[in-house]
Amino acid sequence: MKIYLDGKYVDEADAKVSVFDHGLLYGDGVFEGIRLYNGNIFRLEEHLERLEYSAKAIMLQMPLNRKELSEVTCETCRQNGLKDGYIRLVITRGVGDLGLAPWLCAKPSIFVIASKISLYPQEHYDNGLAIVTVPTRRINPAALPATVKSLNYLNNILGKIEAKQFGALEAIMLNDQGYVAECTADNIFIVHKGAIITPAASQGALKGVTRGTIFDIAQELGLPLREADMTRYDVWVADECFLTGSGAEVIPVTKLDGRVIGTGKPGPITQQILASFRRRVLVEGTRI
Ligand code: PXG
Repeated sequence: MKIYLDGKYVDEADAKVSVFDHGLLYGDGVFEGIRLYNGNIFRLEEHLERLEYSAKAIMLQMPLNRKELSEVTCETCRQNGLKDGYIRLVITRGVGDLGLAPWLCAKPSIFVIASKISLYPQEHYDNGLAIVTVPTRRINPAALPATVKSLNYLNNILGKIEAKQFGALEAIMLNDQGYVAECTADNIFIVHKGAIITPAASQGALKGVTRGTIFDIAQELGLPLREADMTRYDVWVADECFLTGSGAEVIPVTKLDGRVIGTGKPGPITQQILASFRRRVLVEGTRI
């Protein structure tokens, strides 16, 4: 496997970063997780824009401009002969000393990995996923905005560990007011009386690229969609529930904390959305 690392395409074995890199020492950096479908990098521009905003939010100078980033991302896929897969684009603060001070890091480091991702098992797309609510709360956006896709994922990882301990593959994380924010690596949507509802970014949700695609699909299908405060009660009484993410794509949820959602089967609107999503991933984005 070839990895793009700071200007070169190197073998996986040579793709190494320093133990003094602040991405490792402090989680000081930003990243993107992007999907490649039949030679099409799905919504690459949207991912690169989010990456630029994440970098700006943490005052990290982007080492490459948009066009250069797009080119190295495509080239990493080409170098690996990849047509379908998962791309991880990472920018770290770079090598510094053992103090926090990011201004002592000489220059940011950038790498691109183009590989595979394992999705949730197919049976959950067919029958729905059973999720739980975990005790770990989402970090208050005033402390660290969820809109910043930073290398600090411990909050989500604690949620993921708790989900596993409760026997679930994904979990709802509430914000510190008790409202539903999102899941550990996915955004959440419910369908109620024909309307699609998702928590706003201000409630602690990442502005997911897949989430944004659902907004466009809802418009295409003529379905009302709104961002609103969401409680667990809203999920309990919803007709349908689904999660979205670059890894998960669109996956139905049929149980929360052992309670059955809707009919207990993937709902018709979820399936309609999934069908539109499947068409879009092949055409919306950048050909490698
Ligand atoms: N919320 C969080 C906290 C995420 O990490 C999403 C929502 C969905 O955003 P996108 O832009 O992907 O629709 C994410 C994305 C992984 C993996 O390695 C994680 C994500 C995406 C792809 C792979 O588990 N998280």
